[in-house]
Amino acid sequence: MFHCLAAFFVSLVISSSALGSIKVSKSWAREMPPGSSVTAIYLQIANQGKTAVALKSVSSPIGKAEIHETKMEDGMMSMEPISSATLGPGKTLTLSPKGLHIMILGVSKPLRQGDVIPLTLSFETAHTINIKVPVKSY
Ligand SMILES: [Cu+2]
Repeated sequence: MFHCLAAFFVSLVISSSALGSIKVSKSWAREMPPGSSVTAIYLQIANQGKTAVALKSVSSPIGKAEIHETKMEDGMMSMEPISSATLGPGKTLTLSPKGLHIMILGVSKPLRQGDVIPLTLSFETAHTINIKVPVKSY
């Protein structure tokens, strides 16, 4: 928990951030409809290094953050949490609607366009990247 809070107060960069060989960009979060307590975050992670990296966990002070993958089964779309997402050298991982995404559960305050969400991405090898994700209405 202390680690989470400490990370939250370390320099935050608007919507994108680079740490060593990992670059996070194009982040956005979905505006929440009335009555909802859940939002999804989409972004791109580029691995510009020579070794694979793994996204191990995500966290945000606004709720419980999880990495989700979307599956089609018998024509029905469902999603479930996954424990990590691995990214080979030189590869870009795109989190997008209908694909891999970050879900934030138990959000108590409705998010509106113009809000920003602090998000921490934790990678294997103890890299941590903090970003601020803008909320959009589409
Ligand atoms: Cu989800």
